[in-house]
Amino acid sequence: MSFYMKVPEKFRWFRDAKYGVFIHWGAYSLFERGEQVLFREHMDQREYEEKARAWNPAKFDADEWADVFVRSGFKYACLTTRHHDGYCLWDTKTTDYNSVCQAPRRDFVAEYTQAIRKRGLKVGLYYSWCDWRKPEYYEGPEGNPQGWECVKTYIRRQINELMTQYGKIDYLFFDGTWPRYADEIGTVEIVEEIRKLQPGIIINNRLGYRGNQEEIDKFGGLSDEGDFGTPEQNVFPQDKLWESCQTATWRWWGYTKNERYKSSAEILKLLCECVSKGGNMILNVGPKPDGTLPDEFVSRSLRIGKWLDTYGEAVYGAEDGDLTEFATCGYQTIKGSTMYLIFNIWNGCSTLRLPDMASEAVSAQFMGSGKELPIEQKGNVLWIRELPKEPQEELFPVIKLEFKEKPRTTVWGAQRQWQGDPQRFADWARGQEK
Ligand code: FHN
Repeated sequence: MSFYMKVPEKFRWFRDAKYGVFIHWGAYSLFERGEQVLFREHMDQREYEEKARAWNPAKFDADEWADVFVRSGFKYACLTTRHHDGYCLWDTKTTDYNSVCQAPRRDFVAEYTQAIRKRGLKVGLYYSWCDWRKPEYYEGPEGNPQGWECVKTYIRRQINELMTQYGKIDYLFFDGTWPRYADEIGTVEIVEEIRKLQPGIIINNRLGYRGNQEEIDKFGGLSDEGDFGTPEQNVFPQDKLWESCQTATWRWWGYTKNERYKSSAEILKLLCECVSKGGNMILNVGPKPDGTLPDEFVSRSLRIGKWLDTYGEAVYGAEDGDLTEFATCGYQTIKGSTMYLIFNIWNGCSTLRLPDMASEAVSAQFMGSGKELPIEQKGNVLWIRELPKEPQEELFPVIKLEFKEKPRTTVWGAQRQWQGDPQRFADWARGQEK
């Protein structure tokens, strides 16, 4: 049984949701040069702080955000409550550097959680362990024992506020542990406390356990910690729940003026790739300084939402379906005895040949139009015929294949190139396959 079916009941919503929205928003948006401008431009902390305290996003409307997210097909959302720059978007008693005490006089986390929950989306929060305004975080327990204890208390109090002041929180994305480790921060105890306060919450793997840097780079944290892996701007399948976090732009997570955006097709391809390999994708938006969503993001996410209205069945709740070499055309997902062929490329050929199909196909039809397509199967090869020269869908057409059982592949299909027993290549080269 794949890891898929071993997922604890309380996390099955996440497994089946497939598609979330990441929101990087804070005082840094004021500078319109990404979420890390304070550090990347080596700014003076006081100078930055003075501007941040005056930041007042008058046009922020959480209901407007939530409406766009629902129409875009997102099933959960995650808002940065405090990024590395230290500015807090909620009513915290740990510092006055927050959106209630400063110019906005608003609790943005409260407005966001209410609007998201009201529309039936799962509520997620992002929290950065590190805070660039806390030198003690970088001096650590050796460099500044007393100061380090104060930072630990600051972190624990802030997490407790987020877990107790805003109702049911479904998802928590920790970030920014470097250079500290879980044993220093007390991550295990903090996570235990979180799970007591929010029993159903799913927590990511950026918890600072001491592990090899290569694994941390690849999986966004240690693949054996937390409830889900977090490959960043990458797609790294793993034998546990995982979610690829992706910017909609070329680079930064926070709003960046004149940033280039990935196209709707590039974003949808990433989502289909993640689902075909057994994971989720969370797509990031950096709202503007005034609190509105960039038009470039809204147009793309609504276009993908429109595609999901028709073809979402091939994504939501679907399992990894990377069965047979459909790679030259697109991605495959599976649901019970159904396989979905999601075409990124429409080559215009009238027949599609699918090798290594060990299960017996029953029917094929275009999703959307429902048009039935003739099929023929000889042994492990399945042909789908009478395909039109032009694609039926501007983005990605989908063919729905029904089988007599949950579709399976052959050994050849399961072992990808550069894997498995080289002898099979030799037998194949001689035309003497068993
Ligand atoms: O440094 C952050 C970055 O600003 C952003 O928040 C991403 C999102 O996953 N996390 C860190 C970089 O890995």
